[in-house]
Amino acid sequence: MKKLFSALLAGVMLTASSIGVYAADDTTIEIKTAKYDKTTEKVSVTGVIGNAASSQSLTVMSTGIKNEGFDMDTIVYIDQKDNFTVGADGSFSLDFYLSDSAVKGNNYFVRVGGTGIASPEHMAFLFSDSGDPEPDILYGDVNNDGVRDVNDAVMMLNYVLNPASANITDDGFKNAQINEEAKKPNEFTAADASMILKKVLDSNYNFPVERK
Ligand SMILES: [Ca+2]
Repeated sequence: MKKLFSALLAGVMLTASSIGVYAADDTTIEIKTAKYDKTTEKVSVTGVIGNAASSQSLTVMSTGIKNEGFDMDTIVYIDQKDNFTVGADGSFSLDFYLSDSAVKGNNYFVRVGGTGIASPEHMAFLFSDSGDPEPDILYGDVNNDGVRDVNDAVMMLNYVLNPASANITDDGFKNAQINEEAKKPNEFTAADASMILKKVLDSNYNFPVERK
């Protein structure tokens, strides 16, 4: 039934366009979502096509972003998908794959056009090629156990007194960056331990890095 309707509709549109009632390009597209999944390296795009052709073809392009426009020097994907399946309500979803090695930068456009679509649409998506996201910083959580308490002040003081005795991890050192200027591990002093203790005793106290 749906096929018959589509066929009829195509026939009507063909007639209509041949007598010039409609503009030739009366197919619209709207991209609803564009997301990247780092684990599967898959970009998933969803949207809606109005007046989709019975045999809809879509062109898909992905580029970097430069000056808020397409960066044609970084085309990372381009393809044409023929006989594309569009839902009865015009909805569509398409996937393509981008690997870390193909991509530089974090923000990309995906642009979708196709048969009869006069105005292709594009949407930005976030591509992270920087590995795992940075863990959340909890300033003062030197032992990186997710809690800021007196043990963190003690660990920092132990570290200052005897660096070899306290095993502060890389994430612990990130949490220890409570001063405005980043410190190297050998630059921490008892004052850092003191500030952490102050914060533990008074949550209203702001580390230098938290003051604006
Ligand atoms: Ca802690």
